[in-house]
Parts: sequence; structure tokens; C-alpha cells
Amino acid sequence: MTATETAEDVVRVDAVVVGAGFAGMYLLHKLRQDGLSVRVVEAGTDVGGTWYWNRYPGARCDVPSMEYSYGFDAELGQEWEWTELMAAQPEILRYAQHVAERFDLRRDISFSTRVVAASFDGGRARWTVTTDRGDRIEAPFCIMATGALSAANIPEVPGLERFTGRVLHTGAWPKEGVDLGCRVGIIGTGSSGVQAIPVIAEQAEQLFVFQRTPGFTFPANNKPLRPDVKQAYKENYAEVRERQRHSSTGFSNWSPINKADKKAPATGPRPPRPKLRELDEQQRQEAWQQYGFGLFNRFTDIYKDPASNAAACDLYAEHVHAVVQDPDVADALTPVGYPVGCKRQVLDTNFYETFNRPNVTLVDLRKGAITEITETGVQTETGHYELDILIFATGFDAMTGALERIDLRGRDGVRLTDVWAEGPRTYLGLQVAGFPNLFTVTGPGSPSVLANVIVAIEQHVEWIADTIGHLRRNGLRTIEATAEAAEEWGRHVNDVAQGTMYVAPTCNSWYLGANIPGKPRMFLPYVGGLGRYRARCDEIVANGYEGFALA
Ligand code: N01
Repeated sequence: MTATETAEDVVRVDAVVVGAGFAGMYLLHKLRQDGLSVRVVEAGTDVGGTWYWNRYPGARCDVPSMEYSYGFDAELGQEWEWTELMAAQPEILRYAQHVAERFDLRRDISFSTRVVAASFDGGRARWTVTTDRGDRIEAPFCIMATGALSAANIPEVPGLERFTGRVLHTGAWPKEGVDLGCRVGIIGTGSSGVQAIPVIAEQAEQLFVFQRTPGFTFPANNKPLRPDVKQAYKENYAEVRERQRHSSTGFSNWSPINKADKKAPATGPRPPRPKLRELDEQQRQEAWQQYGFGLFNRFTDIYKDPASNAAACDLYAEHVHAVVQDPDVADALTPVGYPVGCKRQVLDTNFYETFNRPNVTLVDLRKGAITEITETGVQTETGHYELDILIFATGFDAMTGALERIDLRGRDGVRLTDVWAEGPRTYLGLQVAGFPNLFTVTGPGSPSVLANVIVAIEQHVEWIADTIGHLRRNGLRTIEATAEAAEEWGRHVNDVAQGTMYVAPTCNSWYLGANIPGKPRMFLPYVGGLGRYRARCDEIVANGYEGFALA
């Protein structure tokens, strides 16, 4: 089927998809395969989503490439050649472009076009999507593949408009690249900042790092992908993908080492693993010597037991001081006052070492906050820093921002921003009560950002496509989450997060919406695990779409 264009320039299709990142691309392919006409609207000039926008120096993935890739097409898995254990942004973008070509996706994508509004007409059971170019697209189904980390957050700092230098955000990096051989300032030391800082430091005349909260970051240990490892994966891809789908985090935990080389499993009950807090000082130091940062994976009590967590934080602080030569800078880089495991794990390459360079200055905003941006730089309570380029590595209005920036109206014109005024409520992260036939991929309340996101995306896309297929086959026009089911799911999302470091009282993270002033504090993703979530979604279907109203 093809899209129909009418005299009033309304494009009519079976489904409209917002966003051409990994979710939007697979949705287009899958729904097309199911015989639907689809129109995808994308703000960028090409596919790739996150990997299109985040081109900052040093941007790369922290999930192994062999598993951070689509699993829906076996041939695609065989033909694509990753070069590194964890791929850099240009390679992931090339992969997305390859997928677009392989499945002929671009012909149904409107690029350089941003969706500004979408509203539901209950009488006709149709969504109308409006873009910044004045296009109107009508479809019974509207799917928001807008990404969980795509609405860039630029904090309101007085005077920003006066700055005569260049202002950039890591999440909207210019395609043509940037000459950084000058005085550069960067605000933010989350995943993006930690990746960018060592690479920018090599190019900049001077780099000023404005840090508000020091984070925990672990060495990425990235390396070229060994041909035999790649081969082993490819030979076993069906098993790897299956294990990914049913795991709690979207990782297969499959080892490319020949099973025959592995030791036979020990028989009898396993001795209990010691807890970090049970080790005395000497044993703790020995554990550090033996495992290094691996210790944080080995002693999982760190993430549940505050005493173990405090012991791990002490060890971490010692490491920072061992690497960073200036003790004052090391102090400033040491996280204090919140537990490890509260914020998203960060992986780095030479982050701490970078602060030993003569052209790098750490500005500790805990000693004096930014008061304003001037014509020539950044003014803090402790000094003025002259800059040519100011980079915001200040993250995103995560999980809800991209949806709330669109004027989204459901049944009877109700606005999403009103419904979510006290915090987002969804059923499974897939639907919002009052918004029939609107689906969100990796929405709040889904495992998404706590899992290998491509695996999470594939589960959502397949569930949505199967649901649309079910409606069409059965002559049903609408599906809508009930308010009760959404409430119940919200309670469950909150309940499973309790007792984890993510919601510790001293924790502030984008998972909790704490990075955006005024955003309701609520744990946004589902921490119950992707495998369990998948099983629940399947069970709901088996029970006749329990919690949804079909009409
Ligand atoms: O954003 P962040 P990010 N004044 O929100 C600081 C994914 N990702 O873009 O902690 C001064 O984590 C803020 O300070 P504080 C990944 O899921 C993945 O780095 O709020 N500072 C913090 O230091 C990640 O978690 C990859 O006090 C301000 C920083 O800005 C997510 O994206 C790579 C400030 C923001 O850190 C977001 O990461 C990159 C202000 N007003 C990203 N406002 C990989 O795959 C904010 N900050 C490896």
C-alpha cells in the first residue's frame, strides 16, 4: 500500500511514526512487512536518532557491538562487520545507514521535519500529526519513536544569549565537526562529558571542565574486535539473540570461548560469596588489587547494602587519588554524599588521567556555582573563565521530554502535559490512558534505558506491530490503556525500584527526573528486567489484552 495525498495536502497512511532512530527504522520495516502504509517523520537529515545527533568527540557506545545491533534479521547480523569491541559513533551511524539502504527505508521518511503537534479525533479514530513545515499526516495509529534521551537539556543560565563565542550541546553536535583548537569550556561530567573531555583535551588550547557533581566512572577497556570472537558470535548468533531477548538486561552473557575449553562446573552447593563490608581493610585492598574496578561487579552487595556501598566508595576515592596527581583536584573529582549505583554507570578512556594535563583545569562548582555567562565566558562565584567555545554536556530531559515537547492531545483534546503534570503514568511504557492508538517506544515505565536498548526496542516494536495486526484482523478500531491498569503499573514500577541505590534518598539522577528543575521526582524506567517485562507483555496479550480497552 502507498500513502495517499489529497487535495488539502493531507497525507493519509495506516501508521505515522515519529523519529527515525533505531526504533523508528525497525517500526517502518516491520509495519511495512505487515502490509501497512507508513510515514516516518524525522527532524534530522538522515536516520540514526541518538547516533545521528550525538557526534561529539569521543562519542561511543558502552555495550559490546556484537550485541548492540538488531537481532530481527539473521542475514543483517552475518553481513555487518563491527571493528571494535564497543563501537564509536561514526561506525554505529554507518550501521544505521546500512540498515536504511538494505531495507529501502528512506523513501517513506520525511527528513528535516519536526513534529510539533499530534491530536486524536475520537469520532473518526484518527491521529493527525502536524509538522514544522506545515504538513499534516493522518493515520489510525501514531507511534512515538522519539527516544528516551533525545530532548537536550540546556540549563537556564543568565546571560547565555550574550556570549559571543560558540555554544554547543553534545546531543546536537554539528555534522560538519568543530575546530576545537581554542579555549573550550565544558559543563557537565556525566557519560557524555566523561567521554568527550579526554578527546577535547587533546585538541583544545585550554579546556575548562565545569563540574557540579563528580561521578563514578570505570575504564571501558575498549579494543579492536578479535576476528575469532566475531566469528564465534556469528556462528552462534541465533542462540545469542535468544538469550538476549530473555535476559534481564538484554545481554546474552554468552561467552565466545569454546565451551570445551571451559572447566567443568563444580558440583555441590556453591560457597556463599563474601560481602564487601565483611572484608577487613587488608582483604579489601587485596580485592582491589585482584579485581580493580571489576570489584564493583563481583560484590553485588554494593548495590543493596549501604555499608558495602560506603566501603566501595572509599576504595574508589583511593583510586582517584592514585591517578590524579594534584590532591586538591583529586578531592574535587571524588564523588561524595551519594552511593555508587545511583546514577547511570559511566565508562571512560583516560578520564582521570586527563586532569594531569597542563591545558586542563577543573572548575569545582561545589566551591562556587556558575552565576552568569558573559560576552566572553563563564562567571562563577570564584572566578571568570574566558572561552571561545562553551559546550553543554548537560544531558537530556529524559524519557518524557521528547514527548512533552510535542503538543500531544488525546481523547477530547486532553493534553499529555496536563495528564503528566504530577509525573508520567503509562501502561507498560507503551500507552497512556486517554490516548487511544498512540504507542510510545521505550516510554517511561519501560525497561529501555536500563537494558541494552536495541533489544528493548525490538520487543516494543514487535509487540506494537502484533497488536496493530490483531486489531486489523479483528475489525477493531482502537486500543487504549485503562486508567486503572496504568495506575497499577505505575505502582509496580515504583515498588520494584525500592531498595535499590537508584532511589536512595541522597540520589539525584535523570532516572528520577532530578536533573530538570521542577520535574516531578519519580523513578522513570522499569527496573524489573527486560525478560520479566517481556513475559508480562506476552501474558497480557494471552489474557485478551488485559488492562487495555479494545473497541
Ligand atoms: O547527561 P547526564 P549525559 N550546571 O544527565 C551536569 C546516555 N549516554 O549526556 O550531576 C552544572 O548524565 C550534571 O551535573 P549533576 C546514558 O544513558 C550514553 O552525560 O546534575 N552542571 C551532569 O554532570 C547517560 O546516562 C553514552 O550535578 C550541570 C551532566 O551535566 C545519558 O545518556 C554516552 C547543570 C549531565 O549528565 C545522559 O548522559 C553518552 C547545571 N545547571 C550518553 N545541569 C554511552 O553509551 C546539568 N549539569 C557511553
